[in-house]
Amino acid sequence: MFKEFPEGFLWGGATAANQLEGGFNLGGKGLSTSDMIPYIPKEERDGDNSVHITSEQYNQALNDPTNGNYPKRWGVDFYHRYKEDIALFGEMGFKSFRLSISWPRIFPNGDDLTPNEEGLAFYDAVFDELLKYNIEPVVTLSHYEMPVALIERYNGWTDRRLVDFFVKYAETVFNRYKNKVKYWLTFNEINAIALAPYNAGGLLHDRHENMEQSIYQALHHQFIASALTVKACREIIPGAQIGCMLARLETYPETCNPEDVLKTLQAEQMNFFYTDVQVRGKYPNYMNRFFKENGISLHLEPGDEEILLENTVDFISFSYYMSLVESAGPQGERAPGNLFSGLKNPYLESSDWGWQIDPIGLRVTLNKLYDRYQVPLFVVENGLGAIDTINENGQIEDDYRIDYLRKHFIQMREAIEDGVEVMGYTSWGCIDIISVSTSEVSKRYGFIYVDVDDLGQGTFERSKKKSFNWYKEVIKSNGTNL
Ligand code: BGP
Repeated sequence: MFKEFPEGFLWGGATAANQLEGGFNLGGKGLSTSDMIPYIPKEERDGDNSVHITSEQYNQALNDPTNGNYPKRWGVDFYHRYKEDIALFGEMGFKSFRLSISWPRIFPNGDDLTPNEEGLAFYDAVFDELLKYNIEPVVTLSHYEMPVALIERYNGWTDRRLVDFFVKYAETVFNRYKNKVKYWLTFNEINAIALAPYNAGGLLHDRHENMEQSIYQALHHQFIASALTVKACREIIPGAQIGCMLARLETYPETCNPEDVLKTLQAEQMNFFYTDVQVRGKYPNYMNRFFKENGISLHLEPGDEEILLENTVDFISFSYYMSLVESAGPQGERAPGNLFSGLKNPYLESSDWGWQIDPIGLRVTLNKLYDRYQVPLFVVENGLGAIDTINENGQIEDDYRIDYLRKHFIQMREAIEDGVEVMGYTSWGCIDIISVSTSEVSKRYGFIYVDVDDLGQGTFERSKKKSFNWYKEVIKSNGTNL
């Protein structure tokens, strides 16, 4: 018997529209940047990351009105099956469900004068269904997608005008759902822009002369958009809570050599930078040095510094899948990771995709974030991407997933005991969805299995894995029965 989690702890699951919904051309939705990402079989992939699409691939996709080979266009068909899926979440006893709104479903081109009513109505129906089961929606406004028209017309987030378009979109959904949604997140993994500028910022490599410069200018616009969104949220929905979202990269020095420790500190600063701006409300001094040494000069408009300072977030949400290792010396074998890779840690085991599993790192990270910022934390992504196979009894016995989650829950509970305020936990991909980094569905995270393969073949039928009933019991016992 383990200790209970705090009362009202928001146990649940997490997803994103572009990986879940499908229906890419239905209900008046415009094309999304995520609809342009093709599935490339592993053997033909250049590296692990389909997030880096080429301009050629992008242009090809733009002219392909079909489902083609673009898995995020079909997702797992939540668009048609949301009632069935939410009923299953209800059966597991979810207290919260993290999903994102697809911006091009609301404003098909991003700069439209009026929103698309059919898109708004779709999320009304989804939120109503969640509330029917007493599940709190936790809504990400921007999860790795934007209307493609914003690339064609403005070159993505490098253009300041996107701030206004985004804030208008945010105000539209705040007004529409103010009686249904209390928890909001602005940009998913806002630090992703540094590594996946297309995915996170609509920046195509050959359309920018100086990519580094474009990335940080685009990021500045996202910071401003995020802060103005926080402001709008407070005005429109009193009592709501709005947070930022970071891909947390807990990084260890390879040795106690001070050179390694310094290198690790610098790597950690490049991760804390994003929360420093969004929680403390200003650019940290160490970034001045980074910008200077990398020839980056940011254009700030008068009033920007005040906007950042006056509209900091209520809480920090973050994803945590693994920890990383840094060394100042020779670089040895590397382990792949969520966006960023690190050196291999001999003390850790890895997932089927080489991500190094580190439950204690979650406790470390929760403590570090809380010590630094003193605001509530929300673990909105964590989980194990694995190959699931159906056994002779037609069951999926995913004990490896249960083991991964159990160990992380134990450490999360320890962090709470350490004094960290944790609002909740949403397990990533609670139903199987399309992977961001590989566009595969066979990299499965769910408690719920979806019968579809990487090419979109299958019945899309849902079934419960062994972890389904296990997680149900965890929630029911508020974490005492792991
Ligand atoms: C995060 C993203 C998610 C999600 C997750 C798992 O970076 O916010 O959208 O997909 O990682 O990554 P993957 O799908 O590549 O396994």
